[in-house]
Amino acid sequence: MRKNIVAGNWKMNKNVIDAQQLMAQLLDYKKANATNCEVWIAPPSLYLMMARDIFENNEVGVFSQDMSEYESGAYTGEISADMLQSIEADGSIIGHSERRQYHGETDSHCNRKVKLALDKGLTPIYCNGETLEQRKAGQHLEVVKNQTETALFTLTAEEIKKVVIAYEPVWAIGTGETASPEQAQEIHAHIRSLIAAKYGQEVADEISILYGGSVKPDNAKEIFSQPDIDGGLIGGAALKLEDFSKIIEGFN
Ligand code: G2H
Repeated sequence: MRKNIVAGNWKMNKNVIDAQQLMAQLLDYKKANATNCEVWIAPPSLYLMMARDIFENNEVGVFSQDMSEYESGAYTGEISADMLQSIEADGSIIGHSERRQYHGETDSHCNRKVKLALDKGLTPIYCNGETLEQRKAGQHLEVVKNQTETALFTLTAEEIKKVVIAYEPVWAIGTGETASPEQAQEIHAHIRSLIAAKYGQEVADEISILYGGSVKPDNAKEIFSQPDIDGGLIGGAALKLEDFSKIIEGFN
């Protein structure tokens, strides 16, 4: 059975005091409530060690928002898979659309990052999704196919099983626009069928595919109820426990 996951991507938000406060609130929440999904957070890298200390018993998974495609060396500002492994982080988001948009990341970069993460025992949350223009032109299935193949299809079956995929249509990110549950389900089923065609149905059935893009307390339950949607990657609504916990409870 594949995992249900609610992951919070904090993006570039919160000073250290506010970050610590939200992590402490989340720990208390996790201790007091049994959840029907795994709960992960991706705070800014600066706070990853603090997060690992706070969630020392793995109550909440600790992820970076990005990692380098290189192993080590003269790459100013980057963090490596090895560094993440050394602080016992659980994994990294890879290929978020904001990395693609503002830092020129492509699926070839993602492919190298995913492999490096897996080599270090980290879980990659590989993100893909089409732009509004691509959707309007009816290219969304083809775009997501190309992205998935380029980023992931050099992996072995054993490797790809360890990847979590997040489908995030660019037009729904931080815009308040959400893909309808049916639109999201269509792409999730498409991604799963691509994996099944390449690696077999058993492998495809093991991979958690999350939806991301303006998931909120009032739409989470319906989105998560779709058969191929195994949770969410949550941005804005992960910044307050009140909202994030309601999204987690979308699995109750
Ligand atoms: C998509 C999502 C989290 P938001 O980027 O990755 O953000 O929920 O704010 O649309």
